Amino acid sequence: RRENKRRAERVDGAEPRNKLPIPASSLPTDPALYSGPFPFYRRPSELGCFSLDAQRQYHGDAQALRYYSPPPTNDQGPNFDLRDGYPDRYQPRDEEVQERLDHLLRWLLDHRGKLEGGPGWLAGAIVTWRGHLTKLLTTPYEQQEGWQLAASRFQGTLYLSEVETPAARAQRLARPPLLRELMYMGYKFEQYMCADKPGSSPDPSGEVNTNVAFCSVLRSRLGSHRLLFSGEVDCTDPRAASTQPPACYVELKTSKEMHRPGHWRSFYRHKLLKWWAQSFLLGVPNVVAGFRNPEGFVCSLKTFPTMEMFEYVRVRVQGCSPFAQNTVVQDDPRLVHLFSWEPGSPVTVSKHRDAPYAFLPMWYVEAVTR
Ligand code: 0WD
Ligand code: CA
Repeated sequence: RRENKRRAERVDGAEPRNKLPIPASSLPTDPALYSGPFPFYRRPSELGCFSLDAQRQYHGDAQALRYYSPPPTNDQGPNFDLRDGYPDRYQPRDEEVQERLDHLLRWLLDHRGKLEGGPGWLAGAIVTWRGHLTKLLTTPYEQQEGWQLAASRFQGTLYLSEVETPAARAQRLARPPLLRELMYMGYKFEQYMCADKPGSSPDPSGEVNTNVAFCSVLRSRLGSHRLLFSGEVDCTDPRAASTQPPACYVELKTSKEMHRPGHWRSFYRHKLLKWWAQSFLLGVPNVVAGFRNPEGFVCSLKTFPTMEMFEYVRVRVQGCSPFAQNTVVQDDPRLVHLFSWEPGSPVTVSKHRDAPYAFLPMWYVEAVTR
């Protein structure tokens, strides 16, 4: 029924076709801050969604969507114990499983015949995860972690799928216990803030299972690049001014409590940029942060409107650089151009055929070729 309601909403309301430029008033005026103007980014519109269940199985509906349910504001404020349930009520996703674009391709297979703009639209698009676009967009600011992106062109469409770098893999396998707990705490916060049904209350007594995910699928355009991408959405606000996704979505984050101006400066410079890019790309209007104290309790919340964050982050963009579009010319699902980047270095590219880099699954290639 939820799925029907969502579909009805999309049919009733006119699709938001209006453009969403960065408000000129919120741009810092010093031109030296930018290497170029921010490219046009079309307001993203939702094409559909899918869910992954507790066993990480795909469902072509909104069953995993949760409802924003913050604590009443007349209270003394929240007192969320983010460490509660760790590790006994925690089912973390198996990170050894490389899903690549599989779930998104499953969605695309079911919907490619019904895309607005017809089959020609998809042939000129980039298909990827939102998280990969976030990394591209924030590359000029990233000082710690490099990335690798595998790119294949197939029937015109450019598919981009992240490859875990050897350094990232080593870090993941050696992840310190405190960091594991910190990751849990981020998910625990979601459990305190979300209800399973509109109007009901959160139930923090259950398990935290990070296999469960609700993903929105959207189209947009960055500069001249058509985009079809998917991103995981934390919850929808039943009381949002607009009931139309993605304008009703809310992104939840946790961060350390801040006590000195230096904390805020560092927060703006490093964290807010990533928060902004992630939510901006998907069209999520608000990010709600829970600030945790050293004991792991969230005692205060703050809402950051995505469009206002832009005032604090200074965005230069090379993320729209056409490197992949111009380099990956040959149309071949078994051919991969691997783009690699490390902080302080330029992007490099190497060519590979088949395993281990080819990522378009046989079931997808065959179904689309047929
Ligand atoms: O296998 C991989 N290497 C990756 C898988 C890397 C990045 C994402 N994913 C999967 C996620 O599990 C999810 O199903 O892709 C889907 C959505 O990706 P996205 O929205 O494009 O990713 P991103 O914007 O980086 O992250 C959104 C949320 C995160 O929220 P926070 O507030 O922490 O930014 O997706 C979750 C996380 O809740 N998430 C993941 N969950 C499990 N495993 C992962 C991951 N590797 N990455 C992000
Ligand atoms: Ca989140």
